[in-house]
Amino acid sequence: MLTDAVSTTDRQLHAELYTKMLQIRLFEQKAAELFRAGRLPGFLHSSLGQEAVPVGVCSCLRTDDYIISTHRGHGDIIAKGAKLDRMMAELFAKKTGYCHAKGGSMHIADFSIGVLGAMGIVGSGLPIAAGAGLSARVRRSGQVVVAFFGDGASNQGTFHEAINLASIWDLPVVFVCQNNLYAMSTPKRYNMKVERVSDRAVAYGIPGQSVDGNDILAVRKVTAAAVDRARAGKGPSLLECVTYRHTGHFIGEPGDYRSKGEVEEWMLKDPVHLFRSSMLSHGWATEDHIRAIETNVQREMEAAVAFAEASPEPELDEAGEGLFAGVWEE
Ligand SMILES: Cc1ncc(C[n+]2csc(CCOP(=O)(O)OP(=O)(O)O)c2C)c(N)n1
Ligand SMILES: [Mg+2]
Repeated sequence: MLTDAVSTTDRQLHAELYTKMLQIRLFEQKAAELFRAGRLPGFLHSSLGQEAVPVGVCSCLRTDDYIISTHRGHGDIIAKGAKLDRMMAELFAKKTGYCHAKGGSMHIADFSIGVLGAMGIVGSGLPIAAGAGLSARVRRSGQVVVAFFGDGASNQGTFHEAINLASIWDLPVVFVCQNNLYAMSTPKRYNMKVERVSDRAVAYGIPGQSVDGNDILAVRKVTAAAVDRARAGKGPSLLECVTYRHTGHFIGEPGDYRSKGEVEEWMLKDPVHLFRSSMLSHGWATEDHIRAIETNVQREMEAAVAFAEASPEPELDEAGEGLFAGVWEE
């Protein structure tokens, strides 16, 4: 999420979009390096290659708007405004991490920036998004909820029931599918007969649109319309952002069910490189300005790792803290 995306000039806006995409890119690269070196516990599902989707989407949101994310959630959470140091500390399972080491890579949450949580169970965030949308409507808060999910998740029952409920109650939810063409090793064409995930919107009487998920400005444009619609009380939309993950399903999984040619073709459509080139060719930024952004993000990343490394482990007697809500008093 950007500071004030709507009122910034295009130049500032583009610099902010590039900065956020680069934060995600460097965070994922560093996390992968640390994971391969055995420094991070658990699993690591990288969003390398998919950066334009969360940054484009979250640039249309307010701080108090909500997102729900997935097992591949680092990019979504950073795009919504999470701090790199606390993110990295959570991956290191340190006390200073967002969830004090109880969440790890797949379950980061921070209500103060509208991150309701990332979910390791595929499709489980969608009904929660509908519930958050209902809450926003009942409280008349004007908040919008974005539910991020994958192409594979759109075959889960939770996807269908959540969209149906959101549609009949006109809930302020934007369902954003990050279609990276695979669910683990299963290609989308194998588990879905419809051409586009967005085609499924018609079954629920809501708008559905597909967009090039590696084109950040295109993502931003369709999201802005869907967010406006949701905020105006007109109900949910289904967006499909077609993109590609640069790595295997998780770090360490070779991804060799994808042909070399296919991977190379998508590498040429790298969203970070494409946007960098656009900024230069349109004169939105100079090479010096872009290099300065890159140096700053690099420094920020090094500081995040240093913070995580220097942070303490959680104490054993904290293991039960923060797990349950308080007792309900009538
Ligand atoms: C209910 C459930 N079934 C299976 C799994 C194992 N699993 C983890 S990720 C994944 C694939 C999800 O594919 P997609 O929704 O396209 O997301 P992507 O990994 O491509 O981002 C599966 C099957 C799970 N975590 N939860
Ligand atoms: Mg997928």
